[in-house]
Amino acid sequence: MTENPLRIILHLDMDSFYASVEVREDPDLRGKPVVVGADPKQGTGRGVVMTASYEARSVGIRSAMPIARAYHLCPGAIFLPPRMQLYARVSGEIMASLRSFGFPMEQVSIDEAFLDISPAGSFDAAGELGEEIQGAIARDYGLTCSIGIGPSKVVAKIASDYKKPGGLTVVAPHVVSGFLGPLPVRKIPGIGEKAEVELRSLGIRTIGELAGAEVQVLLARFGRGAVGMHNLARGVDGSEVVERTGPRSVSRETTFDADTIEPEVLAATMEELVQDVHRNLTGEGLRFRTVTVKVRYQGFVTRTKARSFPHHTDDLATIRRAADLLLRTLISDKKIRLLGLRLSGFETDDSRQTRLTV
Ligand code: TTP
Ligand code: MG
Repeated sequence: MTENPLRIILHLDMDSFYASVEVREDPDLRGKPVVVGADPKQGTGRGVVMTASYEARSVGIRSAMPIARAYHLCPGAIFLPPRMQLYARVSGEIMASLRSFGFPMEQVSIDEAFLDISPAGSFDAAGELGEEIQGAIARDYGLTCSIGIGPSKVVAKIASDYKKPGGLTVVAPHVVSGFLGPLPVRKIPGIGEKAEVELRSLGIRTIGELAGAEVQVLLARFGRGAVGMHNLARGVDGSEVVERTGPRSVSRETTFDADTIEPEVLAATMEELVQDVHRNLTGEGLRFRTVTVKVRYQGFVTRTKARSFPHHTDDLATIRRAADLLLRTLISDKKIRLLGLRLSGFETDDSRQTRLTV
């Protein structure tokens, strides 16, 4: 098999997206620690941080951290409730602007996208294009983004995260292994905490060590996912930039005012989530295949359980049955802090969903 030597992929990710939009809307916030998420209620709030400005990150505040912890780290920070419609509108404008550059494009989330910029012809020209895109977004939308450019999607994605905020990292083919090698395995998309711990038990901490590991050893530990993981560690990722419209998943979650194990409270809350995601699903004209339930217990340990159906559907009763069944397997004697429900595996993007499973 011959590899196309001119494959050049660009990954763009907006910097502290929701917080940056808030700062743009209210210039008085510039330079200050800004946290978007749940109400901290003077340190007693129970939700989580959605994102934080880089000033807030400098004191340790991070996405998904309990909002009360963020408050204790920086009581003087500006805490704002999310304005999802505003962020969705700004995202739509930025994505349209990116599309206007004329390259095949794949939006992956509200604030990130891949572009196949192979026609740029060289990595030098690709770097200049990256600067041009950053300039256009700053000029037209008053926002900064980070860009990574590489010979594959995985390298581009890791590169965009390398120098945030405002970074531009170009990784030409001959420097891929030198670039990836020293980075921790967690930088590979799909490698989470569990896989990281497993890999550490094999003495593997860096991407370079993973790339150099025996596939047989990885296969014994990880099964089928091992080959994909090993390839990604070597920067090998043949997946194409696929034009995709619409979301990849629809989800809702609720943090309880007080941790609970009451079956009636859990059932009623799950029913609200079921109704909510179903409304969203049918509103978007989507049909799903996978239902995932998330439970966060007292103490913040979080578990998810998923079930996939052989056919796509948008049936409310199917969601309800699957959600109830999955929830039952997650209930123990531990009190529950948060319940979440997600639908995914929509008709148009099945191949991607399965590919991402490491
Ligand atoms: P990210 O791109 O992961 O984060 P970010 O843009 O805030 O910061 P950066 O890329 O500079 O590291 O996510 C994009 C948006 O998605 C983020 O602004 C808020 C939202 N989000 C959540 O609501 N919860 C989360 O746990 C994460 C990670 C993001
Ligand atoms: Mg971002």
